[in-house]
Amino acid sequence: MSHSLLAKRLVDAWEEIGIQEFVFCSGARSYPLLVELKKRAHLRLFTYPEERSAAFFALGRSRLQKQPVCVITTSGTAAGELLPACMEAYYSGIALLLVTCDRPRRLRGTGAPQCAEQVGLFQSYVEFESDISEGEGCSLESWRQTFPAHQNVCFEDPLRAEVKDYPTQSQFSSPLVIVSRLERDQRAYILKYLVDLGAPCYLEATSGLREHPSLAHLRVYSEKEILERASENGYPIDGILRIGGVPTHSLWRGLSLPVRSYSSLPFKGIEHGEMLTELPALSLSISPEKWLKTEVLERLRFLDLLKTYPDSEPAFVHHLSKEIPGNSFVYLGNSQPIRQWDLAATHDTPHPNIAASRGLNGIDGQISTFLGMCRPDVLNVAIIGDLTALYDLAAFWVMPQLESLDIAVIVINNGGGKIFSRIFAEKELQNCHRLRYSSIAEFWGLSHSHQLTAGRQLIEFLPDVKQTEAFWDQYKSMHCMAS
Ligand SMILES: Cc1ncc(C[n+]2csc(CCOP(=O)(O)OP(=O)(O)O)c2C)c(N)n1
Repeated sequence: MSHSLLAKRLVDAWEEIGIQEFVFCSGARSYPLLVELKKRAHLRLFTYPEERSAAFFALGRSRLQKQPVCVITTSGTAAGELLPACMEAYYSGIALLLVTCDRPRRLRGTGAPQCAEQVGLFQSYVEFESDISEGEGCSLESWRQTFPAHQNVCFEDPLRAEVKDYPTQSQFSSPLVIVSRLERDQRAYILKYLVDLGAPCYLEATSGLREHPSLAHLRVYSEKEILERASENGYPIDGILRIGGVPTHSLWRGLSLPVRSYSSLPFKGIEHGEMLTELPALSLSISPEKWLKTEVLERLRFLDLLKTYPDSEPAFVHHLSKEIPGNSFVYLGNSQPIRQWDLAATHDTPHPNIAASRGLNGIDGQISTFLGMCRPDVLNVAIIGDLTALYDLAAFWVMPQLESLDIAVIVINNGGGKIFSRIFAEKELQNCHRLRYSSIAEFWGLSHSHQLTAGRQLIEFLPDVKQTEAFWDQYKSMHCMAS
């Protein structure tokens, strides 16, 4: 059964008990339900970029209609954001239907991106709960509709064919190393290990090693090259050695290669593979030298592409990475900013103080988390998307209490959740808008500008949409799409 059939059965079940209104919150996981709801013109569909308000709005509609309204979210913290409205609905005796989309059951407990323990999330405040996967019943007939209900729905990844044939080989001799978030005190010995190993390394910014000069000769950039080498000769990758946090880049998860993970957290990030307690002693069977030479050329072509589209989002992030002093604290928002930084930031200025919230990759609470992490004596910079900013506008409340800190919040305002525009056809998923953030800056007494200047500021960058699209089109043909 496909995810579209599951979506159809669910919406049938909701209609059967008389639900006519839906408040839909965007995400890759909830996408199949949007497609199905849009087919049924007689249903009322609201879309929201923020789940907590969406749930309260649904609560209000349920009260008005005197019949249940359904609020739908993607997985991860998005699901948790429904809790306050659910609590209120419980104590007010309102029949609200909470639908949380989820990743496949087999990923539970693995720490795979946006995969949380969603079953039973609202258990004290609902009178009906179900956890549904493809091929299972969706009925809500036993819900008495006097208190809220929760359906958790597991969808296979609508985008990616999951690797079903999991390799188990535990030794490899020409690995690709992927390094994600490292604690500061881990970096020196990981660095030494990587230099001694001499294998190609894909280094994410949160590792703090992305621009390290001792690794310059081992850096890989090109997704296309990785894919080719995972299946073919030259330097054929025969395994992935993952070090640190669960990587932002999704490529490693889709390769049919054995994965060994070394991390201070117990999460594999995928369903297969093994966790290591020590860094493995590996000796390379062949030298990656030839591959790494082509990588340097790929990077030069990439830098040319940035010059061709100077007002695109990736070029802006590249430019910013040159402007932001290396000793700054840089917080990268989920969605595209962290991916664009990994992809496009300069390697000429090391930025070892990078942070992001990659536990569940939520777009909620990003400004607050950043402000909580701001430190004295350096410039503190957050780079976030416009919907991510919208999610956390009350965060600025604390600014007067952080008086002595130098803080810049940079909003890349591309008019919605543009990460979805590169993947899904349905425009509603993007929550497109024409909002500007200048009045937000004024409201909170921050200076508003379009480029990095001194002082506590909210910077709004309005990228050129056409240039950004053209950039990605060309990038795709040159390098395959970044995750
Ligand atoms: C709390 C939460 N809700 C929903 C999502 C799903 N989601 C991932 S990216 C995204 C859109 C983000 O838009 P924006 O901040 O404008 O960044 P852009 O995609 O334009 O770079 C959404 C809704 C999520 N990760 N977290």
